[in-house]
Amino acid sequence: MKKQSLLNSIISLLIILIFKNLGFAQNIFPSDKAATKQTIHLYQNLKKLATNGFMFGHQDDLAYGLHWQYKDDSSDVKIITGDYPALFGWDLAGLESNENKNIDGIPFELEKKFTQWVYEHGGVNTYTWHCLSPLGDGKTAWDTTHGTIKSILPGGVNHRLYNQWLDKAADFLEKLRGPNGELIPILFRPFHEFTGNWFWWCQNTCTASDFIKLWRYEIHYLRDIKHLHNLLIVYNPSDNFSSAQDFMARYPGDDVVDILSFDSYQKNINPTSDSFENNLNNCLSIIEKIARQKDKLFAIAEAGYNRIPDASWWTEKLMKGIGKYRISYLLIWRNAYAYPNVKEKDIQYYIPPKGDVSAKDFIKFYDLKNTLFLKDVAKEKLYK
Ligand code: BMA
Repeated sequence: MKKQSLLNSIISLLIILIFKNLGFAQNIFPSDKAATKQTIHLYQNLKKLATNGFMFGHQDDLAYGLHWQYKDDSSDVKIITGDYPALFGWDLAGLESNENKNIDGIPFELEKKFTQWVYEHGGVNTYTWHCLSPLGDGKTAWDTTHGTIKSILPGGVNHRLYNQWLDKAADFLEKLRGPNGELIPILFRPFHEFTGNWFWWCQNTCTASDFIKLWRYEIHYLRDIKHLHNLLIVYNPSDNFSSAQDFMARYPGDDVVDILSFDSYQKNINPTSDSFENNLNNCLSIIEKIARQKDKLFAIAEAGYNRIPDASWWTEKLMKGIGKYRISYLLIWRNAYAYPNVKEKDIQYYIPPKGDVSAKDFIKFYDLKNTLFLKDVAKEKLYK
């Protein structure tokens, strides 16, 4: 352990002891007892922020939109509202195979710059990793060969390979630094949607025990071997749980999780159905209780309705689902760049372009008091 992080750990432990003795809740600190100053501040400020509203997030927001790519200061959220999101989602996939660009075409050099821009403008960054399958043979994140996780755990045939991939991810995360050389705090969401049945880390490919082992191994590796003390860790199944027990079935431990979350998409094309908002509400009621008991943050880590064919989806469906729950954030999925001659089936956007069916309603949603965009959170100085 580096001297600096040892010192950080000792100071954090002392503060926790003092606070415990004074009778305060313990979890005013993130799970990493050696978290950097800015990461501790972000965690504590997010707790306060949730009493005002939730951060609105968008995947790949600064990199491209439906009709543009890599244009300075552009954002599909800004085109329609005049403001940027408060939270920006990014992905690491591509690093493991030494690509220059990530899975959705963003050059890593630019992704780093965008992350720094967000931090310097007072917003928050979150990262996922649609990591290739370590089994090789062109298998992607969407491979579901049983036992993939076993092969990368200590003793497994792909353990060394996965460590090399973690090294590459860590090298990139380590370069995400602010103007004074400080590590930029990141909401890191590993093994996302693990209760689906589509990724190599999903529940249909491995036991709960192997999943938990891998999670703990990865966080330990990034924190203790790679000295990344800027990560707030997001636990993130899909929205298919119906009890606390279901939700917690693969929970890896309070010491390696800061934010409880799930992903939820509206897929049915029947706008009169209320199943999306009912399920959202039900999932939130479950995780809110757990978050309160554990004194952790909770959020909707991904959501959306592709091409939003419902004129009042934002305020009537999504907001109805969120209700009065004090989530920390909601991240809406990406507006994929529509290349000339793009096939109709490949057009995907989750933020409406101007004049689109739900555009007016999105502005109404933006105007709500509890939806927080960049201008709102910049004032809060989340890292101080
Ligand atoms: C999926 C889709 C894909 C994309 C992938 C990784 O949900 O948006 O087009 O490549 O996520 O970001």
